[in-house]
Amino acid sequence: MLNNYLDISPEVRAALDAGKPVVALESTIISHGMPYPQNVETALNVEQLVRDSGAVPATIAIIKGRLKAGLTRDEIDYLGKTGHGIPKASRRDLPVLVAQGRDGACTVTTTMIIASLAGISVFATGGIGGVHRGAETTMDISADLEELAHTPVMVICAGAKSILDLGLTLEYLETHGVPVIGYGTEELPAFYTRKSGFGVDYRLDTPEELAKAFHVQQQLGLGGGMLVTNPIPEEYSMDPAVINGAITRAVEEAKQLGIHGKETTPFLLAKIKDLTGGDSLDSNIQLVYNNARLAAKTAVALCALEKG
Ligand code: PSU
Ligand code: MN
Repeated sequence: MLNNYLDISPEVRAALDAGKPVVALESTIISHGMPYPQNVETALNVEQLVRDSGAVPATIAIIKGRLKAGLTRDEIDYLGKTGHGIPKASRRDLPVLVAQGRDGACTVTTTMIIASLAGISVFATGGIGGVHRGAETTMDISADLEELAHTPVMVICAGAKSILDLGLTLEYLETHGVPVIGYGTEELPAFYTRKSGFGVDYRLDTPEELAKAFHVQQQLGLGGGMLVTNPIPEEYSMDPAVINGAITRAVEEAKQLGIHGKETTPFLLAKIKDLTGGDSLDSNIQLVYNNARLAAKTAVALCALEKG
């Protein structure tokens, strides 16, 4: 049983047993997505925002071979300080990391897997992986999309960065039956900017509407996840010309250096940060906060529905 490998923290366990709202949070963003100490500071602030909005945070990681739902401050600090020394863990990495008692920073994929095992339905993050530009020859498609197709967790993100081919990412999600919802928007947000030029499937405007759509999806037995895309607040959004220029340069450099496999996404993210200075980091932090608040409110609404 996979459950034999799972540790749910006392606070998360108490909330789940009492039918109270819980929000899952990932750890690749801590170890690989931001520099220390901003990564630890952000992770702790996100947990506080979730609490302030009425839910219990469950940051998810693999520590010494144990699947953890709910971390201590010391564990979050360890993941942030160790940074790239913590292996980025997607679905295919779980068996060996767990067998060898190693650590793992959970991507959207592994956070969904562990959240689902723990009984957590709502997950907040920054951005998801998707179909990369040039995937028609590289076949670089994030395992996040496959997980969304199969695992019943709602993922609330700020859309996807245009390091990806957003059009192909939407096609893939459509083929696999994953609903793509715009929160208060008809357009897919592109992480640092509120617009991408691509439409979403449906626009929903309240946490209650999100909760109801997810509840119905599960009750119908359709399985799989739901992707909620929440635009970055206007005041933190970036100039599209600046950010797209940096993305184009980063993608070109990755190609020249022959970066591939699991290194591609972290390389591109780090390069964009270098090219745009602190601005993109600040935007990144703010959009995660925005998603955490929405996730907490949605988890509250979902609990009310499940009780009623
Ligand atoms: N995209 C972002 N920020 C991130 C990631 C993606 O804008 O932090 C991380 C997430 O953890 C995501 C993972 O699940 O990268 C996807 O990696 P890959 O493309 O290798 O599947
Ligand atoms: Mn990949």
